[in-house]
Amino acid sequence: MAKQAFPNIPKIQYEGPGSRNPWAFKHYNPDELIEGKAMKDHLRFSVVYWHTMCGSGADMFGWGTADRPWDRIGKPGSVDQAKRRVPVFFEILEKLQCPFYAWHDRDLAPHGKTLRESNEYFDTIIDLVKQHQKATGTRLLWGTAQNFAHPRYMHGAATSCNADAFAFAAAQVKKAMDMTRELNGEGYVFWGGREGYTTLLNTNLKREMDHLGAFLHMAVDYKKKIGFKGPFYIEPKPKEPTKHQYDSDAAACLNFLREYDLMEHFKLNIETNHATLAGHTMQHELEVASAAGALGSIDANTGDLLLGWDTDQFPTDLYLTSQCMLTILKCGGFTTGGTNFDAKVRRESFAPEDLFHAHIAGMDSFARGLKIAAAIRKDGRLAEFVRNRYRSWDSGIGARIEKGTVGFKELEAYALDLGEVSSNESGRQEYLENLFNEFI
Ligand code: XLS
Ligand code: NI
Ligand code: NI
Repeated sequence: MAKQAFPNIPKIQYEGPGSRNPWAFKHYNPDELIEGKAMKDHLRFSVVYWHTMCGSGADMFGWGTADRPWDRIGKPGSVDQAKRRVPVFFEILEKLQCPFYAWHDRDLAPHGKTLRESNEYFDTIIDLVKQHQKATGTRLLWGTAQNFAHPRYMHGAATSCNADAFAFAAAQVKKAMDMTRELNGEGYVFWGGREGYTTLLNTNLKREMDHLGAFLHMAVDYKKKIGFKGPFYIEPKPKEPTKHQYDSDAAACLNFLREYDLMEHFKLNIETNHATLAGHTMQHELEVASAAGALGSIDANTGDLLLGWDTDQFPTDLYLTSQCMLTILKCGGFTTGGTNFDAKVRRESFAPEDLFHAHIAGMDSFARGLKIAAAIRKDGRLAEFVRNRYRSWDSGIGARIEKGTVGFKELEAYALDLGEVSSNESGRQEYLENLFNEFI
């Protein structure tokens, strides 16, 4: 067996809430049944390659701080470095008991001087990754193409004013789809990295949106061609890097998909920090996606309300995780999707073992959220309150409206005889917030 990168960190096991061992789960107990299903199958945890292996801790004011011993040798950005990262990543996955992971093409393997060279590098690393997937039994939650970092995408990829950039982006997505299929990936993500604008003065918005629609149709055609069965996901985000991204939130994405006749081919991958940037809560975004039957997967992180950008912090807020799991359980749980930690350690948390502390924290927080949500559902008072709140629709005039058997004329006649709407009841927000707290 190859030398371990973390010889002092054991496989993280469940020890229960009483444990004081930092290298143990206090709540994530993979095989424990919740609502008749194992926690690991509810949560389908996934680690991302980009933040975990490529995150340096650099920000716009300072260089990287991360201490990554396996990166110290050899040339930064080389294929050798990319190769050395692979076993380290799979050691992390295995020790965390994390069944899934996700990548961008260009964080797995470096950019080459040409597309041909980039593809060769990518093939080399995919071969290696495939061996590690096999050896460890871990699986790819989704793959995606990094169509935003390189200067060629300065004006966008599918929405660039430059058709050559569109073609290049298509070539990258084609290859990333091929490799996702090669690795038996569960799904494929489109996050519109630079699909938006910084000023409307230079932008033909309609033409750019049409191009994005055409791009996604080509992806659908290609998917059929190669027989890739997993779903496509769109990941909404309102801004950053551009001022206005076209996939700004769940509602905007759904509208876009309907307008371009793509609805049946896509679900959404909802990210917490992106919801915050859009001025929504995560639960709002999940409910909007779920109402459209399009809740596919989540990028589980959190933002900072005092910082206006995508801070990608690990999710540790139990209200947040409980609310997420409440909606996810309500809509029947993940099928191909999962809880993907699109999250990075803080710049100050530069030590290698912080990667473990961070993921353990995220996994335990989501495990608790799952247990809390299940307990709230078992208790039943919350659901019963909501059900009862709408009881005026179950019979009488409400039922007739829902059935579509009355129109404005009949409703006017009904209202004229009503006198006044005297049947309103309290929404009881504070009572319900306190009820929720009983379970935290
Ligand atoms: C960036 C996005 C990105 C996607 C994958 O903000 O979250 O990391 O998840 O391209
Ligand atoms: Ni994301
Ligand atoms: Ni993000």
